[in-house]
Amino acid sequence: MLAWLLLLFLAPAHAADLPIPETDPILSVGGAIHKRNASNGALFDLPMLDALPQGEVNTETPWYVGPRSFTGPLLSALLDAVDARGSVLRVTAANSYWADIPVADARTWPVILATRVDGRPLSPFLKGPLFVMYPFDQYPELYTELYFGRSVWQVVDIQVFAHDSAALESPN
Ligand SMILES: Nc1nc2c(c(=O)[nH]1)N[C@H]1C(S)=C(S)[C@@H](COP(=O)(O)O)O[C@H]1N2
Ligand SMILES: [Mo]
Repeated sequence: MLAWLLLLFLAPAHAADLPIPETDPILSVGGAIHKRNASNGALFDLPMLDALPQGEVNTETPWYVGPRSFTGPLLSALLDAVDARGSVLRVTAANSYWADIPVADARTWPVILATRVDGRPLSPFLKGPLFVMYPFDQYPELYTELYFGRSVWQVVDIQVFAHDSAALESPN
């Protein structure tokens, strides 16, 4: 009886916990986050990213010929999944390129972390497996160098900063 009551108390917290990746992790998230599944942060494999609320972005881009349909988890949903409490994301790519993205971008526009283009996985050849994609065609104000620079492809790591100290720099 006591154990059962204890379970009742513990269950809600555990239900909200992050699962553990069962395949190769493709993304790490760290910094000012309050849900982790590893000592230094949160690791995600593709099935975990697929399980988050998804968005679809139909848009022309500087990187692909013609309009394409990009799908993947909403950046806002990813931040909610790790209970991010910060204002800036430092998004780093496999080639060590990085960009600082204000968390406000994810709340202002349905920015996604694209995992697929036209329903097919974003291979490394197609700048995958993860590509920060803004809805350029729906919000023409996004079609500028500022947001192209925040459109990091081959994303491998996101660090959440609680303050603006590291914010909004760009390496180029
Ligand atoms: N992984 C990765 N993503 C990146 C970059 C990069 O070098 N590596 N360059 C960024 C910048 S500064 C811009 S303007 C756009 C467009 O880059 P491109 O002109 O080389 O296609 O992609 C962004 N995303
Ligand atoms: Mo750029």
